[in-house]
Amino acid sequence: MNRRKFIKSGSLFFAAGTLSSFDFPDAPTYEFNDKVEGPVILSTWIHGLEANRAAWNVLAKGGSALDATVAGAMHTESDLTNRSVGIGGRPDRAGHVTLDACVMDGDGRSGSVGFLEGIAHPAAVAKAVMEKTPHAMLVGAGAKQFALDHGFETIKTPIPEVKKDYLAWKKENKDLFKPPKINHENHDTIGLIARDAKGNFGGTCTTSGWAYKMPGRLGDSPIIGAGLFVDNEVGAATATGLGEAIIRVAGSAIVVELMRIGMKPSEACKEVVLRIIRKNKDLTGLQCGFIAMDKEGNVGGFSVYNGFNFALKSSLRDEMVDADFDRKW
Ligand code: SD4
Repeated sequence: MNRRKFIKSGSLFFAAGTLSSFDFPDAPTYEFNDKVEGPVILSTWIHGLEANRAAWNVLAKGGSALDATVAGAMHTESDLTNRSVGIGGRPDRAGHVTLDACVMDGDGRSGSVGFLEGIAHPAAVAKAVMEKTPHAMLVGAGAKQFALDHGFETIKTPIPEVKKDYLAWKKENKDLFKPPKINHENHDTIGLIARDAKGNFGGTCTTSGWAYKMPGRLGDSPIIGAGLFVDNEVGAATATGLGEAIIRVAGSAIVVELMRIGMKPSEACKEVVLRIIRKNKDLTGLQCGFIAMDKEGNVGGFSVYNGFNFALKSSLRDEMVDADFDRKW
């Protein structure tokens, strides 16, 4: 797989009409026939392989796409060696590990948490926000209280290894308000999107965010439409990378909307990446990647820089896929 053939053509968009609300005059289309039958789960980055297997346990038993993605996310959140998700995540510049997550199902229900500290599984809390509250998002102390009230597992963070790194970083970075340099090592959030045996979609995105971020900073990952978007009428998309840039183009929602008007997942992801590139004059280290799948089972991804990959699991496949990209580091 992974031989992407580029075909320059704008015809899809003209055929689809209603172009005026989107700004991609020379929108290219791509021939990309990576079609997957039956239940399938896609997750960002190499940690997605194991997350997918955890998610598969749910999908294979006929469980929902949403539950599968939450199970996969929780697997990664428990991985103490993972420095960008969950318990082993890196702190903000004040030393606090604050976690962000969101979930969405194919009927448009969603829940999210942001700036959540001391709770092991923000993805599960996000699902509880969706199911047990009238709200779409809880943050900070309120999110924590909600998690405690509902018996979610507590944790002490940062874990010792991470604290050691933080103290070393702090020594080197006396000017605590100077933004850290973003690079690809700093980006490893997990976003998972799935289609279940009934054809329903669901997704989860979870992260500890930008390492040594300013206290109070939220990225795209807990924001519906930015880090994740799901719609049974179309499919699903999720994002990873510099959250500020992803938020500013409503990244995942636009990927889904582009698929709605006829783009394949990989070309929809590419279109949003190109928009990010156009809107950010300084791309130094600005990595963003999207993955998506549509109702027909086409899957794809695209990133600003090379090096972004995603894990794919179905009944027949269990593999990493290199996403296409616009430029090399
Ligand atoms: C954020 N998007 O907080 C997340 C970080 C990330 O890969 O994706 N890292 O901005």
